[in-house]
Amino acid sequence: MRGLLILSVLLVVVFGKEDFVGHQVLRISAADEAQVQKVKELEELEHLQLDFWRGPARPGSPIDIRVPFPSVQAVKIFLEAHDISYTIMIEDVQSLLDREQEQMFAFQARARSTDTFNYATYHTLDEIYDFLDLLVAENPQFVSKIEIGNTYEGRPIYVLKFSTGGSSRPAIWIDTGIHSREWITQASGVWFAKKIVQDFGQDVVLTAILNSMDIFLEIVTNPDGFYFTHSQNRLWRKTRSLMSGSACVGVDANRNWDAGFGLPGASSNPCAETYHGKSANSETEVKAIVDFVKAHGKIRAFISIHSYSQLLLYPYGYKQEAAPDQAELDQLAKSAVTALASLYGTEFKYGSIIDTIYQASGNTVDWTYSQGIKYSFTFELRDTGRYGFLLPAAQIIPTAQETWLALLTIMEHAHKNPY
Ligand code: O2S
Ligand code: ZN
Repeated sequence: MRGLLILSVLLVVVFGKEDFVGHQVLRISAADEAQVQKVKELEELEHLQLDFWRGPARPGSPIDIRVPFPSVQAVKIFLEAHDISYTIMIEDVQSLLDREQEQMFAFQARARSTDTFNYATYHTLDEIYDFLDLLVAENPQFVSKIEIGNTYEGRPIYVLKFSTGGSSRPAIWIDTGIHSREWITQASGVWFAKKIVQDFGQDVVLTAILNSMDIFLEIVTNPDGFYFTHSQNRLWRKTRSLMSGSACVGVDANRNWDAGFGLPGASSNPCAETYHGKSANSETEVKAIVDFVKAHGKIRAFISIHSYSQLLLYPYGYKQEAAPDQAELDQLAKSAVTALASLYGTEFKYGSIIDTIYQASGNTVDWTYSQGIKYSFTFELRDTGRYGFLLPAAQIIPTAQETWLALLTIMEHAHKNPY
């Protein structure tokens, strides 16, 4: 097995991208806590190389696992032996990736303005970075680009600032793509940026917000990981930092924050997808935001966007205790998901992270909430698992549009309820 692993790593290095031929995504319905525990045992078996797309969570909520071709038989036999029911969500991961690539290459022309930019396809890091420059160049009075730091591999980290003036106004923060494989989020981020420019001065709600608050938008929050999803492995989630003493790469940037850091709900194993890192803020991509938020001092809403599962979540993720603002956050989440559903009927569940999905320590919004940012939310965009992280490009615009309505609801509430 080890030989096989080394061989496959070598093949990737020599021939390019990791392939997912014959990989399946299984959806497991654990009937009770004992079955959830059984599935967790699978997670411990590192040689199976399982990639948990969703869960393990409480009984009743599905667990989605990408199973590499060589492990498919063994996993199915294990599940059947323990009477755990499952369905095949994705028959062959590679065929979805092939479709995605074809779609991207059909629209390769470099946009020369944000009006000709194709919002309905996925883009590379270079294309998104070019988009940022186009948007700034077209709207120099309104949009600026701030470099908040550099990634582990030395890439610049950019945040767009939308501001109609004033000095040190209170602000709203939105980030997408901290988990690099969640491509629908960066694609939505690009669309939000254009939407803000188009709607300012037209849409009364957005205009009122921007007349007293700034908006910061970090579209590619994990640039190294995002680059890697294009060049090597479409399903890369973590950062790309190297760890001394381990051959495994990367930290889960949504477990690296200084709120309940290292508690249950993160892994201390550098090879795990939810590895929390050596210490809080060890990841430069996380530290850059921490420094920015502290230096700014007036962020009033902080919205961190992930996929998939269709959820709107608020603190806490690391502990069971209710957040002091739970009642208000819950009401606001309800209004936001109602607005979202009004467009295409897409249903989102909402609630605290720990109650709604699973325990997650060291996550972004638990930290921002601990810093006094009351309106701290995490989204999980489409879908509920049919395509998971491989959401077809045809869904980019509708996803961004519906999400925008929820964002506006939260932003308007923050605007009308200053603190
Ligand atoms: O696992 C994760 O990081 C989740 C969110 C947590 C706050 C539970 C993302 S992938 C949606
Ligand atoms: Zn995520």
